[in-house]
Amino acid sequence: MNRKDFITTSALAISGFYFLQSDLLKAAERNVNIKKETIDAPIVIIGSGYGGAVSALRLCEAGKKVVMLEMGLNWEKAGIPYSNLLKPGKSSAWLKKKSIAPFMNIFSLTPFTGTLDRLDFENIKIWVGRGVGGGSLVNGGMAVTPKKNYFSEVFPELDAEKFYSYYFPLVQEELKVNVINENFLKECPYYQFTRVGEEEAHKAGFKTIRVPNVYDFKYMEKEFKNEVPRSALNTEVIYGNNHGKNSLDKTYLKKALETGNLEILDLHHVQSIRLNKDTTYTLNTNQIDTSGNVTAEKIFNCKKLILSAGTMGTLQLLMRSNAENSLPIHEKIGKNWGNNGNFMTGRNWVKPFSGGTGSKQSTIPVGGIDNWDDKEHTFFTEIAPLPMGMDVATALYLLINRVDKKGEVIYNKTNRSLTLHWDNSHTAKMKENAQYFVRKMNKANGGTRSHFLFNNGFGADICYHPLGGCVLGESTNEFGKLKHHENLYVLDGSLIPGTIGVNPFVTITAIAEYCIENLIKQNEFA
Ligand code: FAE
Repeated sequence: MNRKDFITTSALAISGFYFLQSDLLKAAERNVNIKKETIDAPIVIIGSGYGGAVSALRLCEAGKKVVMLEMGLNWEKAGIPYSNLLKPGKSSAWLKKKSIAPFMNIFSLTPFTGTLDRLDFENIKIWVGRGVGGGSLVNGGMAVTPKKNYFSEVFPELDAEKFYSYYFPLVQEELKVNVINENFLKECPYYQFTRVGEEEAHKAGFKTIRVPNVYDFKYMEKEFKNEVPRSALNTEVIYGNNHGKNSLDKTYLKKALETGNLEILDLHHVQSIRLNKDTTYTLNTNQIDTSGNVTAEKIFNCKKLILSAGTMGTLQLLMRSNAENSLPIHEKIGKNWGNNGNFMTGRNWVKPFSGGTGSKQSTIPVGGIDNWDDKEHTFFTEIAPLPMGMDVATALYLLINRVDKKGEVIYNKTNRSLTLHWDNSHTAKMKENAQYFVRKMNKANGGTRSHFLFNNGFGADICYHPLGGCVLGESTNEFGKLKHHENLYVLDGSLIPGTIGVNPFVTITAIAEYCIENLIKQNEFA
């Protein structure tokens, strides 16, 4: 090394050391300000979506004290309004600098603990809800009961009769499912997209169905008459609805809180789980502020732990805790994962000279095309809204297909996150169905493949319904108790083996009702 190199290297080393020191000092300073706390709670539920909310209500009704940890914000308590699609704001993304809707992400944001998050994998993007109420805050509210024969095919071990006579009707009542009035639908200008969608489907020889929803259609009729503040008719949905939608905070969670036995701690992000020698669990949890900064590190010790962090959240917690804390997990964890056959597509030039799909659109879908009985092209598709504040003469569809080739979730120790084995081979048949559908619709009605919305007209990488990876009866017992564990349960979408043939929250809720009822009967929480 010559003198010049020596001086340069030494200077770099010294400045490196200085920066390292100052970083360490800053981290230490931050650490001093971070509160540390240890809390004992007999039963902890992680996540406040469908599985978590059902578990909380039934346990609280049985007189059990429950602590629920939710990484997202309690929006009702915070009193912050949700944003709409045309003006994204605080609620529109989980700590991102830009909006993360499936299209048109032209909006800059100040990072905030918003309701919608997007998890980006190599070949697929997965959208999830964050906040007290989980996915119910951001979803379209479509409350669809699966076809009985497909339910039996997916869950051969379950008593379908009992599900269709008891659990599905129970959850429809608890979730406040209702159906739009046909006259309102016929006349309301905000449903032109549905009327056109159905008319065109019939012309192309497809069968349509009315789709129930948890959005209160009586409220929507009042919105239309300007008697109440507008929500669905004001482009509110995937960033939260200020009115009208019966999300979980207004149904299951509200009832659970009314028992006085539930405590919900929002902005509490569980990092990892440790199994103790006495079969209790210790959870390392970060309390965060609305900018995502850690304000406290809390250790929760619990006897019983229910994972309801949603498919991806539950898998992340189990796999990370296995890698870092040697938490035992069953060999099938991560397997049998699917996108519920989600495949988006669209059509441009839909009735461009006769009103198109409408400049005003309700955000709440009420129509679907049911092609499930066609053995060659088996799919169901939602006639989806695309409220852009003007008529774009474009129809949007979210197809739900069978998932004959399942994917797998694995854990990457280097970047401490999940990797998904999922590629074009998993979606090939879905694409074939979408091509068949779009071609048939265009042939009968005119229109083109939607290059306006998607590269090449197809959104193979858009997933709203991640399911599986911790399948009921495979890595859990018949009621969601994890194999290799005495006191650990999974109750959420990860129990469903990657597919259910329709939008999934009614099934997730019904399976959670079935599991928790039986776990309570078996004195698991005594
Ligand atoms: P989920 O509702 O995702 O709740 C999990 C909760 O756990 C979330 O609140 C997370 O913030 C929280 N969490 C995760 N990790 C942690 C952690 N480490 N610490 C603390 N908290 C954590 O779970 N389904 C339908 O049936 N009909 C629809 O119309 C529909 N539309 C949709 C539209 C959009 C845009 C999206 C994204 C989804 C839609 N879905 C729809 C899917 C549906 O919302 C989803 O299947 C369920 O919400 C999943 O329920 P889980 O109980 O599994």
